[in-house]
Amino acid sequence: MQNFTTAVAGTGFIGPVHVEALTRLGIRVKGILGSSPQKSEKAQLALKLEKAYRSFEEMLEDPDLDSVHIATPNVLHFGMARAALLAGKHVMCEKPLAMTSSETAELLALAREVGLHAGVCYNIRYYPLNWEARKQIQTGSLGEVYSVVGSYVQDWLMYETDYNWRVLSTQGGALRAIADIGTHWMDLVYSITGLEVSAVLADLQTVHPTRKRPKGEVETFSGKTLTEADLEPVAIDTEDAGSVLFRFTNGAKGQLWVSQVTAGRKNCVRYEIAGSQASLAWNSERPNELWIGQRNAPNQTLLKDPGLVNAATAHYINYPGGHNEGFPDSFKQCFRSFYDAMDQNLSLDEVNYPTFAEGHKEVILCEAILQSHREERWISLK
Ligand code: SOE
Repeated sequence: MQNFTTAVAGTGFIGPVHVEALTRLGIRVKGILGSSPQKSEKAQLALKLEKAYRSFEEMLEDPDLDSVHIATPNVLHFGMARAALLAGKHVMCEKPLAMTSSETAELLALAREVGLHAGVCYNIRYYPLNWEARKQIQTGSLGEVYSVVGSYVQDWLMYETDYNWRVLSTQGGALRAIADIGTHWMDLVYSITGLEVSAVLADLQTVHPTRKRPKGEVETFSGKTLTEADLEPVAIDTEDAGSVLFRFTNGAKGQLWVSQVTAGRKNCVRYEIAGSQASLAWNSERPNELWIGQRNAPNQTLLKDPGLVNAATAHYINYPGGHNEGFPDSFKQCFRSFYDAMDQNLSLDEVNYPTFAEGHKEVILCEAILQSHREERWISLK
């Protein structure tokens, strides 16, 4: 692979995850940008990078950078991704790609116009056995897909004293649990089955209409303990949990439950796909096992092993069977797919990383889900 150089905007929970995955891949991460010069410097020192950028403009002016990674609060994604593409940098942006579908449509059109690589970090596709589920469906072992059910549940926002920028619609968008984790699940289902959603019916729930906000910022999953004196009340207009029913264009049906207030579920993604020949089920808490359900034979559990999967799956496995790969590895493989596409000069129609087109599709789904919840009816997708 050519020697690519990149930089990361965002020093919270996920920016450093990008830095680590890129470093493991051999991509040079020159520097990092935080929400203040102090945060940039702190992260630069902790991650042992060369440069602490003082502004995004300074980052974009750096001629060494081939690409930028955007891991900032959602409200900043649109402006940053737009500016980066206009500055001639390839972009890998965290999800959701932007706050509205008109913004994501504009980014998609711009990416096509400038002909740069533009990806959205739907990393869960890259757990090897999710790639294997996709291959098994493509090669016909499931037959026709009848239904997809599943959930994405966490507990880090369970108490009214749990607070993070994501709970504010001004920072994260009108939808929270659906946009933050539900879109991971929807992207996963789309990437595995190829099924397109034709309509949604949603019922969302805000368990804490008021939260107690610390008088300072708290990072995602930081688990910081605060006293009452450190807190102030804030009204919440985003959902903590909710369910969505899906109709797919081939007639299949789907069902998703998301929650950020389910005790004990730290970060648990599950799906079960039923087809005319067999079923598949996966759980991110045991990501190296894929359950294969059979009607007329014993069920199987496929363990992640490059010798036991399709060749296309083996490409995304870097360790032998019995040597587990997990969350950080899924970022590594996602970025590997992105930089391979840059290296091989693939056209935007040839790439297999999650594209701006797919990021746009997710935001359209989010808007339909919100409309369905508000109007209490099925919403058709165009
Ligand atoms: C917070 O809910 C979050 O960090 C998501 O934003 C990530 O996408 C997910 O991987 C873990 O949880």
